[in-house]
Amino acid sequence: MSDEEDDLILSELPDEELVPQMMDDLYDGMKEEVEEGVNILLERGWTPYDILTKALVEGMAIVGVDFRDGILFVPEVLLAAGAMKGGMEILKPLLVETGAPRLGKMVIGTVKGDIHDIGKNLVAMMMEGAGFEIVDLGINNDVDKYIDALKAEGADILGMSALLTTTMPYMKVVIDTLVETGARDDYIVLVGGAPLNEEFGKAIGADAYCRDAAVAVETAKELIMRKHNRGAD
Ligand code: B1M
Repeated sequence: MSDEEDDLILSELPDEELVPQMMDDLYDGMKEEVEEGVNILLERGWTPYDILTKALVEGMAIVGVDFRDGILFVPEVLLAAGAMKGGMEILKPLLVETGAPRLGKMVIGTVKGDIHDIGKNLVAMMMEGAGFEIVDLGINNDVDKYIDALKAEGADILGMSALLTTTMPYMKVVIDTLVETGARDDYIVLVGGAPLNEEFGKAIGADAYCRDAAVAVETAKELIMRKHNRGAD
């Protein structure tokens, strides 16, 4: 680290310099600095959602590009992920409402063979903030874990996340099993993750592909309302 960076006082930077600095700190895996930046932006009246999307998620996108291009490697990316999680932990209680009427229950998890969980955690957080009850199964979930949890929890929604082109086909295994056991129509199935798209969501028989956490919330609200209306018929 240069002397110049040593002397940097984050709280003295205007927003337009602080946000890029936070992205640099995220890139460098500097968890404490990222957390400090998040707290400063909160004090300045930024909404938790804006901090998430404009500082943390955008920062992680830069990490993703350099990881792809072989400039960053797994240990560095793990540090960046740790810094991102530090920032997300601060924002979580602010995104999660209390006492709001529950809109429905979602079981969510990353699929078998895949350990990426930042996006999934973000979706869980935002869904909880919007009034959904969340059962987070974590990473590396096989079909039995999803289906057992859906039944045990009496869930309305299944959310699956995959970040690898090699793990995304597993979502179809889960949906096919729901179909085979006659349980497919009991649940709204939402899927997401960087390598997916709308077409893939349709092809595997999901109810919707969600580009990001905000879309997941909107889609879940819309589909659960339709499900309740159908039930009232
Ligand atoms: Co990984 N990795 N990684 N990695 N990693 C990617 C995904 C990759 C695209 C990087 C690259 O090459 N550019 C690449 C995949 C290439 C491919 O499949 N075509 C890749 C690779 C190759 C690998 C390894 C194989 C590397 C290796 O070991 N050689 C390995 C695989 C391990 C495994 O899973 N078995 C690996 C490991 C890792 C780390 C452990 C180092 C770390 C993960 C740490 C963690 O998650 N705890 C990591 C990271 C951090 C990344 C990148 C850089 C960032 C992912 C992330 O957190 N993004 C990623 C590059 C990229 O995605 N551009 C990459 C931020 C997050 C907020 O976005 O997850 O997309 P995202 O979530 C969004 C939406 O997609 C959506 O909403 C979220 C919020 O808006 N969404 C959902 C996600 N899930 C949803 C579920 C829903 C709805 C919406 O359900 C309802």
